[in-house]
Amino acid sequence: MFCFQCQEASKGVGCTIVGVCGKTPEVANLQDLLIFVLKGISFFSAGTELPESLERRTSVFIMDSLFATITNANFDRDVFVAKIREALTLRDEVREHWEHQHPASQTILPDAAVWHDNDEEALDAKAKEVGVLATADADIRSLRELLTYGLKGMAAYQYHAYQLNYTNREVEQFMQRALAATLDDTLTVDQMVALVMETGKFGVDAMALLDQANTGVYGHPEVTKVNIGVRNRPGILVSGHDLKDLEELLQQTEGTGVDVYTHSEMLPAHYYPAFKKYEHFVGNYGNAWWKQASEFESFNGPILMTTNCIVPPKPSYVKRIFTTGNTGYPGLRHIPEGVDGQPKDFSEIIALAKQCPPPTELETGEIVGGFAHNTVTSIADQVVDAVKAGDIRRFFVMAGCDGRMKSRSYYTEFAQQLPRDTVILTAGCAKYKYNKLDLGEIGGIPRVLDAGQCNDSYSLAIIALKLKEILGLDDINELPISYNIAWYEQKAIIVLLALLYLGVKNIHLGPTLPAFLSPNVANVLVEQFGIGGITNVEDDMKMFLGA
Ligand code: FSO
Ligand code: SF4
Repeated sequence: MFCFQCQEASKGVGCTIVGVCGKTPEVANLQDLLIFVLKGISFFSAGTELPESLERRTSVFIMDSLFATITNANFDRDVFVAKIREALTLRDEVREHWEHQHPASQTILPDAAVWHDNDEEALDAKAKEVGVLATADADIRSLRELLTYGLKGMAAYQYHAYQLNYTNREVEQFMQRALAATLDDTLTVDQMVALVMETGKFGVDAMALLDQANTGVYGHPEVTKVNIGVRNRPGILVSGHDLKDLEELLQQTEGTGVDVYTHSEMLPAHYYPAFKKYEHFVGNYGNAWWKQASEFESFNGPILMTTNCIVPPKPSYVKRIFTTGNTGYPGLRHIPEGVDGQPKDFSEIIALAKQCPPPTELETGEIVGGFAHNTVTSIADQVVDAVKAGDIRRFFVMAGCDGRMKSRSYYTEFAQQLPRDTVILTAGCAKYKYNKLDLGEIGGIPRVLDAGQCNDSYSLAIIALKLKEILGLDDINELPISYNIAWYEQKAIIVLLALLYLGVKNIHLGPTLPAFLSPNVANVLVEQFGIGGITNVEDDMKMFLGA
């Protein structure tokens, strides 16, 4: 195996024996093979007219499969074997239409478009050959992977929107065009860079679509105090990012005597008006994904993983953890899709919850959030007045992900040491590094404004554009906003590319720069966009504040 798609890639280079995340070499390789066949499908589907139903099936399959390969989403070998087989059948179906529309084509078909086998051993053997290192040139490899990881993040956000019946065909078509482009050995570095930047454009569209879906279905997030304590009834803990799963579980647990708590990236669900009506939707339990081993243990009740991030479960709670949607882990029970548009059936989880003791209390109190674009733009004049009066000197976008590395304590210290006339804008699980610090307020505006999940980083861009408009500035970079972003997995990559597309410069990315950036590709990002890493809190603070 060779995998370097996340921030925790072994030694900052790549995982080669087993994933730091717990991914086995077999699964890592099969994920590579699935991506390989997706490229083959895309080779035929990009630019080809397909019958409506096949076009939908193809788009959904590609989106779904890309999402399944995101870090910490799915560790189940059987899932990937089944998906590869399905992908090969789908590729042949799409190919028929391509051939029909290119009757005299002399094109030499790439291996990804023609390779075929059904035997499991043959899949394993091929999987070893088609990974990241199959591209020999370091810069092309780097750009292909940057593009692919951006597409994975984009697919995750499209998938959530799709669950709520919102789709954007242009985004789907772009995914296929971009996947096909990774097979094209004639593309130059400049052409690949242009494609990566175009990914940012479609990343904005994907996040806008998800924002439309979430707010259209569940209402605009509101400023909300979320309880972080527990009640004395059995509970179910919901983790991941899928609001639809949460909604169906809330409906099915109503009146059963079972409470529902959010974990990690599900916290922002509390901000949506649609979920406030559930009396048994109690609060948030625990912190970011990587602390789940101890927190799932002390929760005492069942846990539902709706998306990443899964950490290989400990025996103490392995019988209480369930996966659904794109998540999977060998030996865990998986809640399948509902049949014929019906909701998923969570009765097994609810029955188990009733036999479990209530959660053990970890902490008490409240945290506040709900500062998505609608809330902040409604108080934009107040914010601008505070800026003009000098009460707010600077905003710091500290969105992104949390992770295991000790060096991430940088973000806690950074938040603590920020001057009291600064405000943190956040989204994603990165917030757990400082959202319980009680950093105070400025004239009634909290110093940590949480917009929501990682995909709600889109809100932060909308907020920046609104402030730019009110302040009458020409360039988003003239705003008193600094970007000190923490990343972990591929959703953060699409957020980064989206910010670059919107023209944001001088983003600092940590705790380490991606292992998949070759020195030359990193240079392009430094020269064209002023991207930088982090050093230490003291020096970075001076650099950001121009002191
Ligand atoms: Fe975090 Fe995990 Fe939301 Fe990521 S839970 S790390 S960027 O999956 O998706 O922020
Ligand atoms: Fe390693 Fe990250 Fe890949 Fe897991 S996802 S194998 S930790 S690089």
